[in-house]
Amino acid sequence: MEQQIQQPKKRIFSGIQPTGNLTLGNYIGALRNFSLLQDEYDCLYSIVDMHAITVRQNPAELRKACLRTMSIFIASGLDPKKNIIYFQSQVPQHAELAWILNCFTYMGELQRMTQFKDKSAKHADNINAGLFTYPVLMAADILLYQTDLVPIGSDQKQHLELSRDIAERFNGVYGDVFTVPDGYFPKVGARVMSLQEPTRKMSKSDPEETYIAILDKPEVIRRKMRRAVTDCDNTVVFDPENKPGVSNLMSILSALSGMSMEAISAEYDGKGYGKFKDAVADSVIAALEPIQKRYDEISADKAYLQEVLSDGAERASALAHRTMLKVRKKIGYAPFKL
Ligand code: ATP
Ligand code: LTN
Repeated sequence: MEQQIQQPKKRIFSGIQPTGNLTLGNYIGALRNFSLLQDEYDCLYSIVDMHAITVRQNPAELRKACLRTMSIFIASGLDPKKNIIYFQSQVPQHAELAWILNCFTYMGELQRMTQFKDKSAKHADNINAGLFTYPVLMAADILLYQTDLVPIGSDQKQHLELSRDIAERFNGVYGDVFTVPDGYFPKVGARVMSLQEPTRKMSKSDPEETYIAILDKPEVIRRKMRRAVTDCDNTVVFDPENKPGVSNLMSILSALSGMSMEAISAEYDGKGYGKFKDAVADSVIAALEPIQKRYDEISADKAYLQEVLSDGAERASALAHRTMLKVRKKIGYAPFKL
């Protein structure tokens, strides 16, 4: 019988910052796709605590947020045996590669980044160099593992483009060192908007009432949905420009239920926003309740979480080490034994 040659699986990398409470935006834009991809790809998912400190963090809270984020990863269906789940700060090669890539990134490129502009406006008292070079660390995360595909929300598109440019620039000088990654964006819900200001993205570092947290209880979800900004004409049509609030809720419902925008309009148009908002709340609750149940079990098992963590850091380090050997040699650093 003819032997089938097995192609190696393609590699996926993505990261989420352990800042505050993960939101429905993080879930629909990124996290939900992680578990859909885990069988087909070789995946690394990182809790990017080094990115988190570009904004001041309370140390005790950061520690808790890292574990909470990891528990949510597992509760949302990520299997720690199939995937590498780890804390970014526990693999020091991220910092090492970020420094090298800093020397292959232009100031002008970083000055154009919209996230830098947004975050500088938000944290005007602390516009630090880390906030500025944040995208270079992200490029290092991705390139360190020879990543093929990066599942992210559309707010990260510009950063991914920069990672590609840096990889191509480096490869242009030294030969094929890095795989040039592609983005993987959801068809609906790549940019879930704030419930109160639907022209801005839903963000976990904004005030409570603007987002739904993955761990919000059903009654809280219902309340936040009812208070979400819409209009007063009762029309349910998808028109993000003129009706951003209603369109955002339609996207959420579509992403979670699989209903098309036309089907949603046909069902809810002209029937009052109360009924429509309750339907959106129902779909969110149905998606999040099972995750919350598993979360309660997983987060209570500290020994298990520690085990997942050290296993993840060890496996990620081994892969990172391979890339760094190659990079160090290409750059011209003298060889040495660790
Ligand atoms: P912060 O407010 O602390 O900057 P954030 O809510 O933007 O955080 P990140 O940790 O920066 O969250 O993002 C994690 C992932 O979630 C990224 O892939 C990002 O693209 C995605 N994501 C974040 N917000 C949204 C959103 N509103 N809609 C869709 N995807 C999102
Ligand atoms: N910058 C991303 C988080 C992030 C990331 C990554 C995403 C850091 N490193 C690597 C994908 C791949 C954010 O702010 N959402």
